[in-house]
Amino acid sequence: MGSVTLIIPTLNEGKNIGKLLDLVKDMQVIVCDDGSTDNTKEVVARYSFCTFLDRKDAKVHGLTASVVEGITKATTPYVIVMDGDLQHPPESLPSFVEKLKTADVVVGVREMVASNWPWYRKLISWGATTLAKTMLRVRGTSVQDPMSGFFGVSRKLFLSTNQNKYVGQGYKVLLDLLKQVRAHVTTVPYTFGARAEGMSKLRLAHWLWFLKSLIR
Ligand SMILES: Nc1nc2c(ncn2[C@@H]2O[C@H](COP(=O)(O)OP(=O)(O)O)[C@@H](O)[C@H]2O)c(=O)[nH]1
Ligand SMILES: [Mg+2]
Repeated sequence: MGSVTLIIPTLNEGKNIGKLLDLVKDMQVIVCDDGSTDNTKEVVARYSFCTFLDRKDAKVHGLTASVVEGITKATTPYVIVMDGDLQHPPESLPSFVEKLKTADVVVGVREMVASNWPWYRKLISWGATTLAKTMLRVRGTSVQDPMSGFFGVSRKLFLSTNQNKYVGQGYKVLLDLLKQVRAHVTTVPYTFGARAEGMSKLRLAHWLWFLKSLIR
């Protein structure tokens, strides 16, 4: 698995990140942290295979900006992006690695949803996914879940995209990538779990940044 770097954006995931890193095997990891005020940094320091990208003084804070910087700093041919709250199962990582050998982009698709999202979050997510899929279809790309935060990509393809098209404060890195390329996309089905500890950092503003992703 030496060809892949795992990119994990974090904001106060001290209670989750250790449990996640305990389950990661044979992979370099970059934790892209946006100035956590808990013990995320201290926990990550215990793992020798893991680099802590400290973005506390970054100009733009956000999940997308963090992931973009992490991928840029990686040195392997492939990267896999996953959340740090255990909603994305580490057991799926070998399937991503295998599929990256033959696809440009591998998208984790929520086959079963075991999350504890309230009904309005499910409704907004469904509406946003429908909008994003329609926008991509118009551009010639058909993807089951372009809103997924769990995906793998070849670094070469990622670096060929226009960095100005990524909405740094937003959450939708994959959408910002797919709107720019005609890629060979394949999928890995997985069960979307409940956040292990703590609260979602998603706010209303993130949906506005999502709309910006659609038009930028
Ligand atoms: N670096 C960085 N990570 C973030 C930010 N917001 C959320 N995250 C991380 O991104 C992942 C997904 O965020 P989360 O709040 O769980 O979103 P949700 O699963 O869509 O509710 C988690 O690992 C968070 O810690 C941010 O502004 N910067
Ligand atoms: Mg989450």
